[in-house]
Parts: sequence; C-alpha cells; structure tokens
Amino acid sequence: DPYAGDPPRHPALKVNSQRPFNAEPHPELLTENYITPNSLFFTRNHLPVPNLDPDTYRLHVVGPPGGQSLSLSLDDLRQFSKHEVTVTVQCAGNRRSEMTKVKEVKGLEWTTGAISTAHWAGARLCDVLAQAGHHLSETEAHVCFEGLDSDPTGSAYGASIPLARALDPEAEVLLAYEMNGQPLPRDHGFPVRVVVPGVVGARHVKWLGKVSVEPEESYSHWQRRDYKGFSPSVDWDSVDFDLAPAIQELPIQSAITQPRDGETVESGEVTVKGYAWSGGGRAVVRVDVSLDGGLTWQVAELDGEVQRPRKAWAWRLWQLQAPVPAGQKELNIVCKAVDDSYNVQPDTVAPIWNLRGVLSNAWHRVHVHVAP
Ligand code: MTE
Ligand code: MO
Repeated sequence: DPYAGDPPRHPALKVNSQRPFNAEPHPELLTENYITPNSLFFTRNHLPVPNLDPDTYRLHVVGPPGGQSLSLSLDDLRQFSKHEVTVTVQCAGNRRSEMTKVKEVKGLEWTTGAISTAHWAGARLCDVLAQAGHHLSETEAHVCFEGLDSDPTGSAYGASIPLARALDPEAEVLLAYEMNGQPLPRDHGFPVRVVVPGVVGARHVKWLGKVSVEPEESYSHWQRRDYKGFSPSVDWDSVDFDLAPAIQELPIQSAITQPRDGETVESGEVTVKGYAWSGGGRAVVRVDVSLDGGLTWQVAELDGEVQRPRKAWAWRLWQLQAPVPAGQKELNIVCKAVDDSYNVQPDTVAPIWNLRGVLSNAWHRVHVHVAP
C-alpha cells in the first residue's frame, strides 16, 4: 500500500477519498474561524504523501542558460527575507457535487468545503528566482513547479504559473515553510510548498522539489489535461484540452455554511452564515442573501480581514440575522457575492456545467424548514 505512510488526520473531516486522501471540513466548522486551523484545512492529494527529511531536503532551482542553478536547504530558504500573507486556497472542484446534480461529471464530490484560509510564511519566489539570475524576459515564459510526490511510474505532480506573476513582488507568490505559525503539516506540503495568492489551488504545488523557468507551461497532466473549463456542450468524446487555457485566477465565489440544507430552523429569527472570495486579489465588496429563493434580497455583514486593494487574497466571512417572515413553513435561502470588478455569480448551475465539474460558482441555495 503506497499510502501506508500517510499521516494521521483529524476525525472531524468529511473524507471524499481515502487513497489518495481528499477531505473537507463540515460547513459549520469551516466558517467557525477566519483562519482555518491546520488540522481542519481541506486536503487535496493526488498521490501518496511523501515522507521528507527536513535535514536533507533540497529545493532545486534551475538557473537561466549560462547562469547558476541553486540547491537550497531549508536553512538556505530561511535566509531570504521572510514574507507573511493571509491567503485562501480553493480547489477548482469546490462545489462540484452541485454540478453532478445537473449531469454526471468526472471528479471528487466536493461540497462547499474545498476551500480554506491560512496565514502563510516563507521566502518570496521572486527573491529566489532573482538569486538564480532570472529576469522578466521579452518572451512568454512560465515558472514550472514539481512536487516530490510521484505515481508508481515515477511521474511527479506538477503545475506552472506565468513568469510575470512569479517575478511580481506585488503578487506575493511564496515558497512557504510555515502555515499559521507552524511548520507545514505533511498533508499540506512539508517542508515547502508554493502559495500563489488569488490562483486556483492546483498551482500551489506541495512538497516542492524543483522550480524552473520554461518557454512553455508545465507538461504535467494537471496543467495540460485537467483543471480547464469547457462549454456545457463539450463531452468526453469531443473534448480537446489544448483548446482551453489552464485555470489560474478563479471567479467570484460564495456559499452558505449555516444553516444546512434540510435543517429545521426556529421561527422568529434566522442566522445565515457563509464565506465569499474572489480570485486575482479582487475584493469581495458585498454579499446578498435571499430567504425567498431570490425574489427579495438583504445585504449581509462582512467579517474578517480587509486586505489591500488588488491584494485581497483571503476570503471574507459573512452573516445575516433576519426575521423569519410570519407564517413561513420553509425558507429557500440563497447567497451571491459581488467583487470589486462587479463580477457576480451565475444564478444557476446548468449554463456553467462542464465535464470536469470545475468552476462551480452558481448562487448557493439551501432549503430549510421552519419549526412550527
Ligand atoms: N501539490 C502536489 N505536490 N500534489 C498534489 O496532489 N494538489 C493540488 C495542490 N498542490 C497537489 C499539490 C491541488 S489540486 C490543490 S486544490 C491544492 O494543492 C490543495 O492544497 P491543500 O491540500 O493544502 O488544501
Ligand atoms: Mo484542486
């Protein structure tokens, strides 16, 4: 069993697959804290968790032609100035289970919990690339990352981001060695992972082994043959993965974490809670909540850190306390968020359905009964 060496996990996680391990916190737990505790942070592994010795760990940074390649120990990495940032990581497949209800898709059945927020610390990728002699070139280039987790054929997890983002100090891309003040837990990339603020989880490569600058995107399966969006008309016979761009920044997202679908709430007053986040550093400026399926709306109160313009890397938690209209036997609660580019969420799932079940960001709906 290649998974026999995987670490122990928190029993409160809802497990979507055991081997490889994929799990999300239950909704109420997810928004109990603005910063997700490490043990509850959702986990998305494609392969067994590698067991890496921090004393012998080396990060290989390939230099430019004629330049200097680097082999960095954990201590070497700590010599770069330490940068800290609060970042939400969301899997492209978050809320996939709602797409499955429209039509079958291929992928793990995530509900609303394939998203979490941590305070990360590490070296800036731009500083490390500069030390290896990399500069923004005229030509299109990509920074490719390779994990130290691999399948039985020896092929590793990999992904890439554009060089321009990697070299932009304002983009705050990190080679992180701390998560909420602790060394990274094994499930989250110990000892070093990439954190790419505002970008889909798939590019935040864990157990980082190698960084290189290439003229092309990573040739990894997960960059080229997965994590792309398609028209609802495209099926597995007609799909051409070369025709769609790899997902990088994610669209505006929000979901209700309390109450739960099917729950019975007290009459009188209802408290609705949830999260909202947008990719690319776009700030959430508003969350609208409806108790009547979208006929009328109320504006929720936003909690959590207000980050700098164009650098809103972390989610906002939100809540609404509202009277339950007299005589109501049930409520159709809906939420939708707006970001500072005035991007909004689509109202239904069917028009954004895609065969891989990614980018599922329609209005989130929860149906509850009202206690008599
Ligand atoms: N990095 C490696 N090396 N192997 C992986 O399987 N999964 C990716 C990304 N980085 C993955 C990886 C995906 S798809 C996501 S959504 C995030 O890690 C999840 O990060 P987390 O498990 O810390 O939540
Ligand atoms: Mo993911």
